[in-house]
Amino acid sequence: MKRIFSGIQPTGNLHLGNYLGAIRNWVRLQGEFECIYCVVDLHAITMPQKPEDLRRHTREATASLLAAGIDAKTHILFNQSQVSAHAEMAWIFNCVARLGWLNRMTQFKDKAGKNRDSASAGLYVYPNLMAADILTYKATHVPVGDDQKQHLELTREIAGSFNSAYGVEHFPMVEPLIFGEATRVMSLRDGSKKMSKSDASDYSRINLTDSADDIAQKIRKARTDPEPLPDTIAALEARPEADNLMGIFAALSDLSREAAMQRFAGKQFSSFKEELAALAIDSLAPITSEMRRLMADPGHVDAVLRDGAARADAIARPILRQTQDIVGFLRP
Ligand code: AQP
Repeated sequence: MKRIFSGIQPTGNLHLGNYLGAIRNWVRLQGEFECIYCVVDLHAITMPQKPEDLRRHTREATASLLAAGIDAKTHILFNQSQVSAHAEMAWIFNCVARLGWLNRMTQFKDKAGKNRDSASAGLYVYPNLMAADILTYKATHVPVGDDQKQHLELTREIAGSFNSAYGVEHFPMVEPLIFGEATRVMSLRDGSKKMSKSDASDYSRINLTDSADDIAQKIRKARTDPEPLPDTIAALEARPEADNLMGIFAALSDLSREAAMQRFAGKQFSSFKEELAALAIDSLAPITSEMRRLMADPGHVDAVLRDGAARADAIARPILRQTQDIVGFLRP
């Protein structure tokens, strides 16, 4: 059986990076896999969140996923805190993962920054919770952006270490699914930084809630260089901002990067940016308007999450029970 699990944090407005690196692929995989998609609110609180913002962002992320085409009836969509098996499994994995493994995680280093002593313990063990999310469903495949590759390797390490410590073949070796021309969308202000919800500058990202005018303005103002667009991939890759915008164009138009590049080779950025803005607006407008419609009915969004959580729990609980039996926990 091929089962997908993937999650998204309700830590702010979802952006074009989340859409091209994850959500659009999630939608496309629904035809081929049994899919479990999760708004990972337990992960969100590894950084401080205001309760009212967390509630709003959880509903917004859910609305974005539904608007982008996640089918919550055929598949499962829920928020993580409603299924307690995630936290229970994560504790077991806290006792499987080694400190040395966690110390290698670059996301912790990036997010904790220089002031590590004041980072939450939750941020440090974030990858263990992510392993629990995936393995509590015995998911076989996880579609993610390129930034999550290292965490998935840790999930495999935890699964392998658990299986060999207890002499079982309990957890599967999960496969990452990283595909498309935009596996790492970069900031519009700095081609060396990933586009991120938590970037202080709103001009660094295109939010799924942005109006057509916002999108056009952000693309117009995106950082570029004065040279015309190149005609070889090597030359494109040497110019991170140009490469990023070309990757976005290629992904949105379902072209290869090479084909997209050839279309604009030798042209100025101004004409390329105009076409890119029109394409981004056309691609995102239907999602944004459906999202607004859904956000006007929070009762419906909450009902989708409640229903998804009940169906997720029915899969997760027996796998957690088997895991607890393997570990040796007594239960009546
Ligand atoms: N810039 C990106 N390019 C491609 N894929 C991306 N993803 C995130 N940013 C990019 C993918 O989106 C999925 C959900 O990510 P997330 O929201 O759970 O976590 P994140 O990677 O921490 O995203 P942000 O925007 O950077 O959030 P903050 O600022 O809160 O840390 C994942 O599959 C991820 O790969």
